[in-house]
Amino acid sequence: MSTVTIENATDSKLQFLHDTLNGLQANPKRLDSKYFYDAIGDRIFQQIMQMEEYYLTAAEMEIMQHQSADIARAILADGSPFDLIELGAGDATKSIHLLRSLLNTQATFSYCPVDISEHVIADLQQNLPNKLPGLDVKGLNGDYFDMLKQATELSGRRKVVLFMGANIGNMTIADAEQFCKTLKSLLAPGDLLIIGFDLKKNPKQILAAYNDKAGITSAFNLNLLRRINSELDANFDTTCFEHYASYDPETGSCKSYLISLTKQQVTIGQTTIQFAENEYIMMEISQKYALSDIDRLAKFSGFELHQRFFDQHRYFVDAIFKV
Ligand code: AVJ
Repeated sequence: MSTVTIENATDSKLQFLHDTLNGLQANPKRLDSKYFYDAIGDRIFQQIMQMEEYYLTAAEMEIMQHQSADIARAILADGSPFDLIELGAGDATKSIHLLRSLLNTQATFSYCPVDISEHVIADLQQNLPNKLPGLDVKGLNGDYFDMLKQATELSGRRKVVLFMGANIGNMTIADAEQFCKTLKSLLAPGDLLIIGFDLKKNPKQILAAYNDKAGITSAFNLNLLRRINSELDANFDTTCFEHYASYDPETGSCKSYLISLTKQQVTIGQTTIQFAENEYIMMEISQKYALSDIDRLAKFSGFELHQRFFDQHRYFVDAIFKV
């Protein structure tokens, strides 16, 4: 057991090193936002979700609090038992409302949270049944597609896949199309995919969510450099980089960069990386969608757009795609 854990830790560290060197040796330089979420990054992201400017969390929370009975009804239109598979479950604070609504209907289902973080899964497995007595939790620790495949092999029940929190925004639209196509290939007729999208809106409001006054988003980005220092034996001086966020209302792409404030070099293990003054590292994309973009995504990936649930301001939508 401990050997397996050590091997996995080594594997993921090698992957982290590989992705980091690849990204910083590319032109233009980039890092992968999936590495934001170490223990400190998790904590900073919790702070982001509580920021005045970060409207996304409150908007999706409102949908879950006020419309989870309607979402449950949509799921139960087909009365057969099902597996509710949540990709990137986190602490399930939003999906808990939907789970409660589903339990109220006495539907037969298992809740299968999928997360790459082992401790997220252990936490949910431990704590959810206390909060929601009678809930059958089958945590799956691993990669989204591997775990979805495993879930389909474990039970022949119909599947309802949840992908909330605008996590799809961390993909380009082209990558989101491929992602949905792959999901579709793992699902069967009648199965559902529920995705949370952040919608295009006033550009100033979007930009403010990723460029907050208190500098929390800046700290979130710089934390990845600190993480690289501590885990990959590097020597970034985080005071020599500055966070820059941009939003393009035409494409709906919100992007975060770190700008090198000086000509400088950084070593990562044995490797030296040169930065020119004002050179950028592309850090994260947070893609915003028009309703027509969502229509197109559903069609392209072979789903039918079945139903949509909005918050009162129409900042956010949870959309049900049906196979
Ligand atoms: C967790 C991907 C939805 O893109 O809005 C928040 C991450 N980055 N502030 C987002 C994030 C900067 C967030 N997602």
